[in-house]
Amino acid sequence: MSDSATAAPPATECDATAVVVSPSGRGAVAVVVVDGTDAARLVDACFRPAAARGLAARAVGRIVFGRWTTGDAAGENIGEEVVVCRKSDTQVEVHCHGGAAAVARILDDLAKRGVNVADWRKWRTQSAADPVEAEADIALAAATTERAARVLLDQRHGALRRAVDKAIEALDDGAPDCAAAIVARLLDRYRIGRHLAAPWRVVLAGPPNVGKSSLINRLLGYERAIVFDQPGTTRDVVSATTALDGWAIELSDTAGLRESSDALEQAGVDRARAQIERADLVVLVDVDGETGDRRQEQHSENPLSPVSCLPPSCTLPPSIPALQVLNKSDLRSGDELRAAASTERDLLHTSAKTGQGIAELAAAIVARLVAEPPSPGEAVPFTGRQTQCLERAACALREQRLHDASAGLRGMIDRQWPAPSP
Ligand SMILES: Nc1nc2c(ncn2[C@@H]2O[C@H](COP(=O)(O)OP(=O)(O)OP(=O)(O)O)[C@@H](O)[C@H]2O)c(=O)[nH]1
Ligand SMILES: [Mg+2]
Repeated sequence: MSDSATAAPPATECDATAVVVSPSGRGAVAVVVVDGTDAARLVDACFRPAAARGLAARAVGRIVFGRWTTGDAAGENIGEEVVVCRKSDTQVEVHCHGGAAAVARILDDLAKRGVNVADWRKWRTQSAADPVEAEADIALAAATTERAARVLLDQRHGALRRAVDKAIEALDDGAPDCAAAIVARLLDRYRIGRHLAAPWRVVLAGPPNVGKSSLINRLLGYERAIVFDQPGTTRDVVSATTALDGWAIELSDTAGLRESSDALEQAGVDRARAQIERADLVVLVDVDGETGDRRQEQHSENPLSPVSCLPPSCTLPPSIPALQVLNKSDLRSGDELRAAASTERDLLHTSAKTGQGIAELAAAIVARLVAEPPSPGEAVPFTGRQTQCLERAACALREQRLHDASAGLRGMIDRQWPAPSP
């Protein structure tokens, strides 16, 4: 694309908006959408088709190849090759080279003609008829697995709106209990919905040298963390995101938890604790031996309480769910393992060395995080805004303020409806 200086035509009053809808960063192709009643004419000002006819004269849906010029005499014969398409009477897509300079040039030339250059999320939020549809588009761009994308597509295609409509209908029909049940179910499903565009956080924690780093490497399928036969090897939090059973999960390896007089190791333990506090699930790793004996003691004292391999100063916050893993099972004899299977039924036995029990550990992680996966077409709220609307509706229902409950639910799915008051 040429950088030749050109005198810009005066900016005119214009209702068109240009947004980049391809991801930022380098890519083979970038896509700029021009949206507005004058979109085709504005693009035609800079677009020179390889064939004779300009874009405005082409049928909707027809792909046209040509060059993007500066739109004036000075730049008429230079320019980047682009493909453009009128998507509708008011919308044009420009497909150009994926580098940042090509995109910037197109946006700049359009801006000189009065086009408003905007962030695509803002544009989508303003242009979508339905706020949930816009939120689904934004979340879809952030979804990293097909499974999460499928659930979000269901919401985009109306699953959430239909469930909320049903709750409103129930209220209209004088059945507030039914509406309350729908709202409660939706609020419960947000536990999954909040992780469709952001991964679950799973932290591996436990005493030093039990194989936490080895386990994370096994779960990831590559050597992310340093493994060494010396307690206190891992100091910083080492994280990596993977997909388990189609769900995005960020796994974090942490420093072995023990009381240490070494300031550097203690700093690692503090970081580990902070990571644990933010976790959706902690995988407590231990081995047989000293800590194992303490675990057995705790277990026989109170078989119903979750046992912990952690030193007293490193206790787990009770609100955070935990899975208990005994690693290095390859060092146990077959008889020991069989005996353990009957007495330690709530423990998972793994060997990061042989791979034994790793698939079971991955399945147990998923089962704890997503106990009940959404069925196809099921309504799943997935943004904080949606959940706030549902919480307000639930509160209004509890207080018998049925009109407020109905208004809150309408505000969740209908942009014309005033936002519910807190
Ligand atoms: N036999 C056997 N050895 C293992 C297993 N898992 C890890 N190890 C060994 O145990 C030692 C410690 O492993 P790491 O994964 O570094 O342990 P860690 O819990 O991360 O240790 P810190 O970072 O010090 O807290 C290394 O020598 C590993 O090779 C296992 O399942 N079986
Ligand atoms: Mg380690």
